[in-house]
Amino acid sequence: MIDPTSVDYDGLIPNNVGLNADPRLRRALESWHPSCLDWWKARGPEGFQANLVYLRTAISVEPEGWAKFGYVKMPEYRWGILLAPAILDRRVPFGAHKGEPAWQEVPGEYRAMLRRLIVVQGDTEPASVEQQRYLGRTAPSLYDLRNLFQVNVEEARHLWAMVYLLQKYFGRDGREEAEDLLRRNSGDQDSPRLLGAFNETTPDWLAFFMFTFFTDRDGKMQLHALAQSGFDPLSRTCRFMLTEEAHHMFVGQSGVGRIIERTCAAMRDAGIDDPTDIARVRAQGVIDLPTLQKRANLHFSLTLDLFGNEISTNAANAFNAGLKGRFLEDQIPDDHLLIGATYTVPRLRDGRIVEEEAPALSALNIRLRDDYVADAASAVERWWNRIIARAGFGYRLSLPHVAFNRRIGEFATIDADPDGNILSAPEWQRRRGAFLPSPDDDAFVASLMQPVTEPGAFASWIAPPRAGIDGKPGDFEYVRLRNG
Ligand code: BYC
Ligand code: FE
Ligand code: FE
Repeated sequence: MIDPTSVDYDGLIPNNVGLNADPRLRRALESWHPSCLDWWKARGPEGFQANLVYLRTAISVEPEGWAKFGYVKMPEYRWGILLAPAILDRRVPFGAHKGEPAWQEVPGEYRAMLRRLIVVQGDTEPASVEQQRYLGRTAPSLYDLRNLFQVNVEEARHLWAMVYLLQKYFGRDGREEAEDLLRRNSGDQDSPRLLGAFNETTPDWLAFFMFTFFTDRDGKMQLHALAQSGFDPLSRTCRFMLTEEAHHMFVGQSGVGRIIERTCAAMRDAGIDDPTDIARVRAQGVIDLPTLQKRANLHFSLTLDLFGNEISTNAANAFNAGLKGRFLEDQIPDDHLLIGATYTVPRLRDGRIVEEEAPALSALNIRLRDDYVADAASAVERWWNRIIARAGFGYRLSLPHVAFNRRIGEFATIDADPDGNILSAPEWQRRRGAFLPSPDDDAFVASLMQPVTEPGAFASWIAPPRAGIDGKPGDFEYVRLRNG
């Protein structure tokens, strides 16, 4: 019998899905592979393709010890197809089919809806790689450069994960969707990525850390919701992806945390008591805390748009169908049907923001968004504010109101400040620079982006990490810039 937790590394495509026994699928994937490599070279990390990078690769799907570390050239990374172990006798956990055996094939009546969910998820993965394409030029250390590339290869593996589902379960239109995932591009005028935040730029390392903190965290929430799916292959795929997602968020929370640590140390050394004395703080060559707050405001609000509309029949239908559940659905003590249940939703009524009860089924996007906000808020406290407090400064970073700076949903039509007060258009224009990064702020951050490539050295604006990757010492050469 095949051990479903061990991964077959013999063929071109590492997998634990029995690819050798499915020649049609193997052919489809093997013919997609060169297109993917072409995409990677054209749209993935600029440069560094011939350098050895100390990367982890998945070799098992067991929670313990699935990763192996070693030097790899990125184009030779073993992108694989990895599903979390099947759960014996798994049932559809929610919706109209609750209690029926989980589907091992696509339920015909829900084919279009399921395909759309997989395509949307699949579209975000390569988009993030494209957004991060140029960051290698300005990495603050080899440690950070390696982390960037680790995130990039894993996001590309997430693309593989969705392409596997499309090619195995959706026949010809699945293969076409798989090609289209490589054809759309982040920020492209004619064929942009599907969701707004994935067409924004990631111009500097602060943007990268904020993105992995805020936007990869949306990935975590959406993957959790899809991991509950009654379509078992999607559930198993997402469960394994979540093990990788943890590292992406670690990169963001520790990245910003190390910036904060460095800023606080520089303020202390220079005898600066007031963190809002921006000119003096910046003169130390570090990023002031108010600029971090503005960047957090930007990335948080862009990410909230990814949850869709407050009231959504798409979300209700996907839940009823048993395709997309709630965060930790299997731990919620209710009937998992939500017929007649209600949920509190912030709405715009007569120019004011009010809380209203709405049918819980229609409010699922907002329920997931609420879970996201709680998760992000606690991470801000734990990873960021704790560092500021320990350094003895009376400054706190916080998340803006959900109505702030929105493009999708209820609050897209108004301008609100970070506290949720609605502003007139002129008032918003006048105060915008206090809420969101100004061109000056961005130019200052850009001025700090000078590459540091000496092993063990770090840019002036970021502290070294507490510990190395895979227990490596501080001066470890995470990326070999001169191979040999
Ligand atoms: N941009 O009923 P509604 C990740 C559209 S991140 C553009 O509210 P629904 C990652 C919507 O499509 C996780 N259009 O929508 C992170 C709909 O159009 P149709 C990615 C938008 O479907 C970092 C219409 O408006 N995964 O993995 O309930 C690095 C009505 O809206 C947007 C997923 O998102 C938007 N922001 O909710 C790498 C999971 N919002 O159908 C990776 C799958 C809404 O009327 N996606 N629209 O033509 C979904 O569950 C849902 O599609 C959405 C939207 C949450 C995105
Ligand atoms: Fe991902
Ligand atoms: Fe991610």
